[in-house]
Amino acid sequence: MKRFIRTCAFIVSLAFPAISVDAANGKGQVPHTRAFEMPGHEPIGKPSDGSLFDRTVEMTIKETASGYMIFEPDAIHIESGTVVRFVISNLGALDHEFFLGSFSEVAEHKQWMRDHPDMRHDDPNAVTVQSGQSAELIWEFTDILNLEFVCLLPGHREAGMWGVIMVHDHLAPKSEG
Ligand SMILES: [Cu+2]
Repeated sequence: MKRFIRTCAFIVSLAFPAISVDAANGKGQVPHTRAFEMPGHEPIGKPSDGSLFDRTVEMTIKETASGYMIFEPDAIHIESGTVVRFVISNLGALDHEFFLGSFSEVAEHKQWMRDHPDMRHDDPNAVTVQSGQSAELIWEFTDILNLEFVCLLPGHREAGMWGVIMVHDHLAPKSEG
């Protein structure tokens, strides 16, 4: 377990510099919204048709009195090869998004959203969750690659709306269920 925690800390420490570097680039092109289908892109997995899934992960979105916007949980372990149904409930007063992508993809999209604040995502790897509503997204985690989930509406990630999905070839003992 100790070794596992160390590994996670290492992965997170790798991820953050990547985000700040990419964000600073301010890439001007439209990020491909179906990046998972592009050759050469990071293997983040693929959408599933929804009829079959191995596991349901229930998440909530909240806005706190002190101004934070949060996903609960904000760290999820998933076994590679698993089809996961995310059920995301928005308990907040604002509309939010659940966008799933690699760390570099999220950084690219974040910059794009800053320049195009009215854009909304309706892609296989993203879903809008209106205030007081729930939404679902079903995804197959085909590869051992850590992903980020995030709300890309301007300012929301900065307010706390992001989390990490750690895809392993096994499940950590405490993350089953
Ligand atoms: Cu949001």
